This record gives sequence, C-alpha cells and structure tokens, in this order.
Amino acid sequence: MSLLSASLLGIKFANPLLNASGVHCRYTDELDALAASAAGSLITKSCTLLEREGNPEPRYAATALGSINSMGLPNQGYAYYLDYARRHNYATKPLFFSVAGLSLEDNLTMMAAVRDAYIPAIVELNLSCPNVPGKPQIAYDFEAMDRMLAAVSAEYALPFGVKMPPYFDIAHFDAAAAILNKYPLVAFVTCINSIGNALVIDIENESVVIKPKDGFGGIGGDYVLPTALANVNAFYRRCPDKQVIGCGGVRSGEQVFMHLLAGASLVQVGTALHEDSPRIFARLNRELSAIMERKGYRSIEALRGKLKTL
Ligand code: RRO
Repeated sequence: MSLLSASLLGIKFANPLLNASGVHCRYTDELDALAASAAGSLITKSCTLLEREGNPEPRYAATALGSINSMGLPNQGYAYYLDYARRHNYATKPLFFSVAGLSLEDNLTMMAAVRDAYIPAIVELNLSCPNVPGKPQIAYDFEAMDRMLAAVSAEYALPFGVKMPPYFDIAHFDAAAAILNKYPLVAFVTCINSIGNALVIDIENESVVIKPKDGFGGIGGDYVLPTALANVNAFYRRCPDKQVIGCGGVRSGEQVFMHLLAGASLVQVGTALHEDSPRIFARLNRELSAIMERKGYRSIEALRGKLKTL
C-alpha cells in the first residue's frame, strides 16, 4: 500500500483527492483534464433531468478569503454525464456522479438510470444546493430529507452518498445524523457544500459582486474551513457505519491533513481548484506526503479520525 492510498465503499483510490462537484466538471474536456490529473478520483457537475443554463452572470467571484457563487445548477442534463460515465475508464480512477434533481421524482428517474447503466460510478446525491431561486435546500428541511432518502433508498437499492450543507448547531448535527443513520444505503456523507446565502460587498463600488439573488450566494475557501472540519468530525462521530468525504477550505496539504484527522476518507477541492487548475492535485499530494513523512505516518488509515481532544 502506498503512502497516500485511500478507500471508500471498498474501492481503492491512489490518493484521497478529487474535485468538489461544480468545479471543473461541467463539460467533458474539463472532466478529461481531471481524469488525466494527479487527483485520485473525480466527480461530475450536479445534474438535473434537463440541461440548464443556470443563473445570470456574473455568478462567481473570488475574494481574498475564498469565493462566492450563485451558479444556479448550470449543467448539460443527466444523459450527458451518464454518457461520460459509460465511457470513463474506471481502471484509471473511480468516478463519482453527482445528482441534484429539482424534485424527488427527478432524483428517482436519474438514479434509476445510473443503476440500470450497470457502471461502477458512485452516486453523490446533492441535498444542499443553495442557489436555485424558490428551491430551499432539502437538507435544511429534515422531513423532506427523510422522505427523499426513503424513496431514493427504495428505488436505487445500491450504496450511495449525500452532499450535505453545513449545520451550525449540535441539535441539528444530532437530528441530521439520526435521519442518515436510518438509511444503511447512505454509505458516505460529504461535508460540506458552500455556506449558503452569504453576501460579499465591494466597498469601492458599494455593490454586491454577483448578479443573481441580489448578490446572495454560497461561500467557499478560507471562510469555511473550520465549519467544514466541524461538520466532517460531527458526522464522523455520529455515523460510525458510514464514511465521510471532507470538502471545504482546502488549498494546501495542511488542510487535507486536517480533514483526514477530523475523519474524512477522501477530500474534495473546490475554490482552490477553481482559482488554479487540475495541476493543483500534484502539489496537494506532494504537500500531504511531506506532512505525513515529517510526522512518521505511513498510511492515511493511520491518521484518519485521530483528532485529539483536550
Ligand atoms: O450550481 C450551483 O449554484 C451550486 C450548487 Br448545485 C451547489 O450544490 N453548491 C453551490 O455552491 N453552487
């Protein structure tokens, strides 16, 4: 076993890194670049039944501390990503397939199609898109989340994962984890999506920086690292039969190491990938290896979830 090798759902990964869904993964040429990069796996853009243009531009802005976006689920429609998933070479690296239907029925249709394709793509069901006007996040409505997971578990009948929004209260960690734990097919939990409905202000222009929703959007990057780590660790502790994928605030090997200590099995990169290129994965792997070697760790397994408390 090599230093960086990782495992999820019994599948082996050369290293724990992949893109966060939404970044560098709308089109096949972007996915191909991730497939050719040093990332251990890759994930497609969250898809809907039909192609969507998304919200008006500008809809993403970088700041000194991260990013804000209100993309509005621009994607090519699930058939486009399913076609890509059929052609992907799974011998090179695993592929995740992100699903974000606009209704429960749409999610059932898309996940049934993935199941019936008999391909080893791993579904990450997005319960936390913050940016579709008029559509609240499923995972902030616990009854809707419970209904969704019951229906998807019954229809899909294979292990899958869920992309969660950040929670900010212990009672909400408890309630969300209790629902997830009712569903054994929910095999992994990805924490976190962007912190939704934030507002970045440009003081020179006395203006918002993105156009949709009067400037409100999801933030990522340095802003969200401690919230992401808390959510990774909260679900790692509460869901002992599931695995956790960390996402949020990763721009060097140090933050990858933190997510692993908090309990993540794999780690996604969003804002930092958007601001750089798929070449970032080689650097992150190098930096993570250097930290592990300095600390005497010979595998990721040896440090995962080993966060100490005082
Ligand atoms: O497309 C988006 O606006 C978007 C989605 Br679906 C999501 O899950 N998270 C996010 O920050 N943006």
